[in-house]
Amino acid sequence: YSCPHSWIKFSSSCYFVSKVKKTWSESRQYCRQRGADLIIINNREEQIFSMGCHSVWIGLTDSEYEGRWKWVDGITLTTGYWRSGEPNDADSGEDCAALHPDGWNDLPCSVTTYWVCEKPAP
Ligand code: 2F8
Ligand code: CA
Repeated sequence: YSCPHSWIKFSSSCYFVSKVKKTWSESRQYCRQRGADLIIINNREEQIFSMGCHSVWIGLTDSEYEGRWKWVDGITLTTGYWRSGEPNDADSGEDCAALHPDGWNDLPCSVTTYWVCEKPAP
């Protein structure tokens, strides 16, 4: 027994890559309903793994306090893989992070894009 059908096993986690687009909150809700959460990128391997994806929501937001980026598990961001010039809080309203093939970008949380869920492998 490994990861659920249509989830991918990598290292010690199971990952789900969406085929449709949702807002950051809706994406997170989708993950949580399945015992997972949006992906938390802890190391370079996980960053490289998820770079094959198009633009995807990751479990990172600064909606509590502008400029203080926190993972969905409550841990403050240490190592980030931001695209150069990001995060820029464009139009003073970009509090959710998305991963693009060339790095992370902050986007308005209300934008819809793809997402990646992560949960521990059984
Ligand atoms: O690359 C700079 C800038 O590009 C867009 O704004 C023009 C992005 N916004 C959206 O895609 C909604 C910004 O997040 C990005 O910083
Ligand atoms: Ca931005």
